[in-house]
Amino acid sequence: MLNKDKNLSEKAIALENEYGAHNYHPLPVVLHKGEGVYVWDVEGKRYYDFLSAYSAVNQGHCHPKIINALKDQAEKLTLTSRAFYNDKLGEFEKYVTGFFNFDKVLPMNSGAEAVETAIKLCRKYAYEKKNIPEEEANIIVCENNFHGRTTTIISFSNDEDARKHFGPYTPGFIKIPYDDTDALEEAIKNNKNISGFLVEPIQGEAGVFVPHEGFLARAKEICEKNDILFIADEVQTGVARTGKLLAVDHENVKPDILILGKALSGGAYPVSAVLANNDIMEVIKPGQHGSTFGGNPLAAAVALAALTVVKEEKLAENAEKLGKIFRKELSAFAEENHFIKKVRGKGLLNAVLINDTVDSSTAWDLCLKLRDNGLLAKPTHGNIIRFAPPLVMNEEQLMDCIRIIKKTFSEFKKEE
Ligand code: IF1
Repeated sequence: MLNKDKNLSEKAIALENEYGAHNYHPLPVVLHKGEGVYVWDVEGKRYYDFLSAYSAVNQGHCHPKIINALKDQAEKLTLTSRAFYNDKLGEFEKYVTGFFNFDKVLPMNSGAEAVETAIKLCRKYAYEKKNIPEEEANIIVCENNFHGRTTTIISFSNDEDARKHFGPYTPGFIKIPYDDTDALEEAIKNNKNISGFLVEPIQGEAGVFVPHEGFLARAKEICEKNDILFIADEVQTGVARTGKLLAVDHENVKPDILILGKALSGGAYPVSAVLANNDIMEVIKPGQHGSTFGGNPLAAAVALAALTVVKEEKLAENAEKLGKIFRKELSAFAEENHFIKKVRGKGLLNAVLINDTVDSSTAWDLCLKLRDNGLLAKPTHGNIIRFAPPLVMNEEQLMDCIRIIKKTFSEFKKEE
């Protein structure tokens, strides 16, 4: 039932403006309900969700299996802290370590918390197993990285918006260009205190930068040769998003430390995790790391259901298949449309480069028109639009979305 007047949206937006910190600039749409690939605004209009909460809703909005697991557990026991055991965590730990083939998992809540956990694990491993002098461990990261927004993580960001005026910054990080194994070798050659290499298998926030085939495998090889921990941040690229269970699976690379978040819970609850084998994970002893909510029974029940859905519904295979169709269709369309400069991605993590300057409003204006035409997407870094629908989408829905995108780009006139 469509409610024509916009006062419900306006009221909701006004409340956020008045009482909420202005740490986001959302697209002007107020969502009320989600189901599968669809979301509805407060006026009752339906949209295709082509952002999936930045790849947290890979299993689709409010997946019944995940919601039922959430409801069932929520009526029993939500949180005990890790001061005591609970009957869900061990079951989840067994399942997730088997799912990704690691000995151990350290459960946390947000992706940034998991990245921080991986950094602490890597440093502790360096001091206790590699005899790197205390306080001297260095971790190599890539330019244009995005790993979260805590103070340590933004310390090694080169995005001024994420970093400026949040100092003093955490030391111990060396930046190299992304997708450049020569630079990785060079950085290692000149520094014997390198303990790890932290990398996104595809740089999501930077604009869905897919590295050259072989980059991940070569980087892992270099790390292995130099006894450096290869740390894969799969918070955004993991859990079937790129057409494989993990993006590193495209090159058969096994990270020493794997970081997961977002779709680990299907978007129903904040769940993140760090996975590693015993020789690494054993450096963390009781009382040395954790969090109030990390490993709570509700998170465990939800994540168990969310991962089961990925397998049962073959979401990676579907992402692979639909992603190929998406890039083929949009690349062909780009030949005839002035506004599309390039289409790139892997699986259902894709992006369209808009043919305008980074500080132009063209990508934003196109997303406003896409919204009017029933599809929600948002620019990343000015002139790039990320297109990442839930992985439960079927081919008919995808073709409908491609139709909407083509229609929108064809009708779009730059506001002079
Ligand atoms: C925001 C970006 C995406 C991530 C990778 C760790 C984290 C993220 C590869 C931290 C989080 C989110 C954060 C969210 C928007 C979104 C985002 F635009 F910020 F960069 F996806 F690209 N590693 N990404 O992508 O996980 O602590 O957020 O759970 O901050 O606006 P988190």
